[in-house]
Amino acid sequence: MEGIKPEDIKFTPFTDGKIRVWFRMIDVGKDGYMCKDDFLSIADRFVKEYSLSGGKATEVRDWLVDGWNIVLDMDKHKESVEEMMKKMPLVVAMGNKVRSGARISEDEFTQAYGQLIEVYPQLAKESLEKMVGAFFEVFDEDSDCYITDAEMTSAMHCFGYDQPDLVKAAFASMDLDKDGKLSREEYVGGWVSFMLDQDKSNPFVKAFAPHLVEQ
Ligand SMILES: [Ca+2]
Ligand SMILES: [Ca+2]
Repeated sequence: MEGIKPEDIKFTPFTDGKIRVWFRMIDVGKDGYMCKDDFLSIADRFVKEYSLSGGKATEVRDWLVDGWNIVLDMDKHKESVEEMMKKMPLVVAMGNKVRSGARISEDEFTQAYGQLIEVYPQLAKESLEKMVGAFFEVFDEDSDCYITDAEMTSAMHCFGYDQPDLVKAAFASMDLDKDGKLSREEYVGGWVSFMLDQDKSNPFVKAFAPHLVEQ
């Protein structure tokens, strides 16, 4: 499987459009804003649907509610958190806003994520891999280390995305070896490419963000 090239991880209008697709997908009230309670309600949906307990429930909640701060913390062996905070004021502001319960607009969310990609592309990739990987384990309900079509449809339903045909199309495009199921590598790689790659012919983009292909 071909990984995403580091030079392709950049914040372009195409990336901007994909982040907005993601925001709209998870926007609980579909009103263009998210707040801590919205992220918590998504987390609770997962906790309930997958009967998560203890560490796994905490992990899912932390990623959804406190993901911005997790990202700031991840790279501290390379650079001080203070230094990172100076370079990514929008990411810091986002973390604080979510924690305080303030409303976050689609623009704020998109610009903050864009800043992370621009300033620390490798960290953007690693944190996304880590987050998607954590969810992979949740969605793999029978713990066979593969996600099936049905497991992916339930997962997307939990995120509030109810277009099974598009989920099936995305699933098929992520299944690189065509064995009918997604390995961890296929699943994580598929999401990372969808979010960060500049390839407009990516079938995942066609499934979830067709308006960006036609641009
Ligand atoms: Ca499975
Ligand atoms: Ca496969």
